[in-house]
Amino acid sequence: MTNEKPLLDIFAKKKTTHVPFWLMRQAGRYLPEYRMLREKARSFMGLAYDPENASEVTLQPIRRYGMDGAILFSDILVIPDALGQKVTFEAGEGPKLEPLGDVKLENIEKHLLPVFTAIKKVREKLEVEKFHSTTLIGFCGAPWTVCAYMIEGGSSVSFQKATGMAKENPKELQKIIDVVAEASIIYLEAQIKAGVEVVQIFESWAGLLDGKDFDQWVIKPTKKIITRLKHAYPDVPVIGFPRGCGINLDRYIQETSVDGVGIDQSFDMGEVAVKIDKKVILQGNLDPLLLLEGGTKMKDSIIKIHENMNGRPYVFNLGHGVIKETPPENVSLLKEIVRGLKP
Ligand code: 1CP
Repeated sequence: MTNEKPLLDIFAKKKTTHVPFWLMRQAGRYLPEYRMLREKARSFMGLAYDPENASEVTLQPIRRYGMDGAILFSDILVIPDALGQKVTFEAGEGPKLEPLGDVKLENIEKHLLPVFTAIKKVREKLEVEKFHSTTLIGFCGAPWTVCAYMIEGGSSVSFQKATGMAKENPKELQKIIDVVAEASIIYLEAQIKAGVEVVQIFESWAGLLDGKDFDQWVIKPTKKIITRLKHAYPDVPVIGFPRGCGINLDRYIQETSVDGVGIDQSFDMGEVAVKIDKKVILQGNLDPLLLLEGGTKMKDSIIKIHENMNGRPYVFNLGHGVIKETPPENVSLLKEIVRGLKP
């Protein structure tokens, strides 16, 4: 029996009638209906903590394109915010985090209650609006990536304070990483209780580390989160997204025991498919720039990725998030092409 959710079926190793797809950052600024809600909301964090609006934004891309996965509208930076390091977004700028002081675990679940309410609302709306085949994806940032923002106080090209701390003050970094890992476990477990069916751990800044540092700050904390999650919820698939990890991909997969792995566009999916054990579900990896451009170049690339998979079940996605200037009609074309692929 299939459970009629292709994304879950892939992880359950069941046959699907089409290639399931969703897109990182599918809910966001490229959609006019998102920009409208965003303008009305006082702040980005206010939108993320408003269960009705957050559930609406989650549904927006599903109503247009009927993806197989709906990713909860929230942000990885709600964790520092819940730990007591306030996060704000100024219009047109990246995140700003107040200086890092003492972080406290005790308020996590209470602070994030609106997120769990949003999850319940999304599940209800998916049912009411008859998106019975759409799977709800929850997420968090991986500890290294979240700590990089916490230490830096915002975004950065090179995150020198964070990588500097890894080299010069590993004891201090370990303390922060451990708190964030613990918070992430609490957060993901509560998301699952509220109704998410798959979780993705975004390690957007995996590419800043290598060698022993990659083991210590990327692999170890991620492995800890997954081990604890699997203990409580063995059947909920976990996808890791170690963006820019390069040659560390193999080790990341083997040592963290992820069920699936998001592959960024720097990889050739054909080479990855040959190297990586078939029991791991690959997800990826169209270059977001090709979605921005659309047309035949995008079409050819989608078909190339599919041919590279050579009959192996996978989840179609981008190699990173949808770029905000992307014309929504390019996503329609992507959907049409992906729906035409033979699994
Ligand atoms: O004002 C706005 O509307 C801000 C744009 C925006 C959006 C739409 C931000 C600020 N966050 C989000 C939503 C979001 N962020 C989602 C849910 C929606 C979806 O995916 O459809 C998710 C999963 C994230 C995850 C996230 N936030 C990551 C990991 C994925 C990635 O892109 O690498 C990271 C690094 C962040 C931090 C963040 N939040 C927002 C911005 C602009 C950033 C990046 C800052 C930077 O460039 O370093």
